[in-house]
Amino acid sequence: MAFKVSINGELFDKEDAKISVYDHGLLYGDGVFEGMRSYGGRVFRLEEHLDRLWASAKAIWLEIPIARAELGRQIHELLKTNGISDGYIRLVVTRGAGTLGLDPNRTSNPQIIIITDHIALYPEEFYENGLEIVTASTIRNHSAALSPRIKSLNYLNNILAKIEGLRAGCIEAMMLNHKGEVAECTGDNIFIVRHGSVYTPPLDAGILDGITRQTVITLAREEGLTVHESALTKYDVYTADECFLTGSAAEIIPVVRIDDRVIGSGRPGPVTRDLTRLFHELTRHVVL
Ligand code: PXG
Repeated sequence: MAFKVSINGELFDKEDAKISVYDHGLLYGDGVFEGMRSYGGRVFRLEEHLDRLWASAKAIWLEIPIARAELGRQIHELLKTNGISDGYIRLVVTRGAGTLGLDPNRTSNPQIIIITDHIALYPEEFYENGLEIVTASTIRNHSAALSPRIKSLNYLNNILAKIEGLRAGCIEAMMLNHKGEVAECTGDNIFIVRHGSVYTPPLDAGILDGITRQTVITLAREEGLTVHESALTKYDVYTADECFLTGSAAEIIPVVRIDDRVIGSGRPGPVTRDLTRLFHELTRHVVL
């Protein structure tokens, strides 16, 4: 069965779900999006994702022409229609079709697109053995130019870094900010563990305010761990005991090598494994 895709509340077969080539989302990357997960048919942290979507839209003067509650309802309805229980949801709001000029006042009808699909996970071996990553030479967008807190449809900054990673044989790459501090990876936030404490770059390092990041910070604190949101350098990552990444798609994934240096023991560490277990308990309601 072909999945249905929702455009402005109307359902289309996946192959027939199309929008105008004049849409400024396509022409200029002018729009915002969210990537979410569902567990057991319920969207994980839906309110936080909708908060971030509305905040991203506000930051680019885009008014989302639907009530929040209605959008939430449509997402859950589509999951049901597509028979997806544990899945991935892509929510996209474009500026809409306009003229071949930048002026957003000449656009009309922002397009609200909801795609639900099966989740394409990283291979299981990466969760068991950890990832190798590299530092990209492409730095994260300067927040005074385009705030990394805006989850906009223009992801070229991250895609260029991702390509650098892929060309080095890695599926993720670490990005620094304009000050040379660690920012985040191309689609995941980054954490390190040192002497039993957890460290992650602060929002003002110029990163996406990751919803998994916030969930993991809370879980770690509830577990009695100290979490510092503080500026990190490559040196801190090179000399960390453990490192892991967080994101809606990846959840929590260990990193065991960076820039050809082994992190800690070279195996996923105990704090990473503990937090992963807690995260699974939270999302899958399984008490181990
Ligand atoms: N940083 C960036 C730059 C992201 O795009 C995250 C961190 C993690 O945030 P959440 O809220 O998910 O914990 C993201 C979001 C993909 C893909 O296909 C991943 C994201 C976005 C778009 C696509 O892997 N991650």
